[in-house]
Amino acid sequence: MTSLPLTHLSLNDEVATALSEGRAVVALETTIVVHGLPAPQNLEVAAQCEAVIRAAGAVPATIGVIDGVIRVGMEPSTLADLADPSRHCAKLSARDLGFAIAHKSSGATTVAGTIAAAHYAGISVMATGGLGGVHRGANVTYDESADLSALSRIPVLVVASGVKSILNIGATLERLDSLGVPVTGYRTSNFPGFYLADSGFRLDWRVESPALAAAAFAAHRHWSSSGFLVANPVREDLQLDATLHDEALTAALSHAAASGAVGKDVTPVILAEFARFTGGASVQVNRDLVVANAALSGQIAVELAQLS
Ligand code: PSU
Ligand code: MN
Repeated sequence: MTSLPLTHLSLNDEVATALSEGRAVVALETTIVVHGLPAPQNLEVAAQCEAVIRAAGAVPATIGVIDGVIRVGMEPSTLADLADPSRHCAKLSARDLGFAIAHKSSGATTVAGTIAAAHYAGISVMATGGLGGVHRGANVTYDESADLSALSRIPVLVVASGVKSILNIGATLERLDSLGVPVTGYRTSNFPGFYLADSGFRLDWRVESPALAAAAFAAHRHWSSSGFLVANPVREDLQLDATLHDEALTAALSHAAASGAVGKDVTPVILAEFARFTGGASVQVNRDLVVANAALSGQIAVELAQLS
């Protein structure tokens, strides 16, 4: 471990070396592993994401907080420990990081928490499954993921398969517009629908290559400190059956309402019910799309490193 002068940030040697040499690094979140996917698929997906990022020529940096230290680059055993269900590790958004550090506690970072930590460490690309967004009923509950505001102020490019279909997708796109976050489809003109390749919502921009995504982000960074969203649809032949998707969605939303889950518990409860209702099919799709997003983020990071 290479410790910076700061005791609350620790980059592993591989990440520290890659960053100092200006080579491509991709941040990966841990909430998806700890709270989003069931065991044992969660750790398998995490390992696969790291492998495809390496195959693209970039260095993976899995991010989380361990005993009050933001870890950038994590060994599999540390990640497994964080994901141990008996530990009930916290879900950390950007605003929670200071408390986790002060309390010397551990937790998994969301997209918001991960891009905050990644930027702090000098990393500008991250991969996830689905970005958080505006929840259905947010006009009453005000439940809008902090992922959106984090992307509006933190200059990290995020590759995601759109936002989870459990959300109000149209409202989320409007908020990304208001917040000034660029959104582009990757080889698609429509915004992806997470478990489905197409949400039905049109996008203003599309890019056909990792180089084009990197070039647009590199230009944007000159006048804006916001992040950037590359929306990469799940492969059509791997998506969830549309009818099953709609039935699962109805079931998951009413299950979440009946469970009384609020705040940061809502998304994990809905994803778990989706998995149960679809007999694990949603987990397989989630897995496929996350790994594909990691691979694309590796390619974009390599292009970005060449531009810098
Ligand atoms: N993508 C997935 N599964 C997940 C997530 C993303 O495929 O579980 C996580 C990310 O960490 C994202 C979080 O930031 O869901 C959104 O949570 P919330 O809606 O509470 O902001
Ligand atoms: Mn929320």
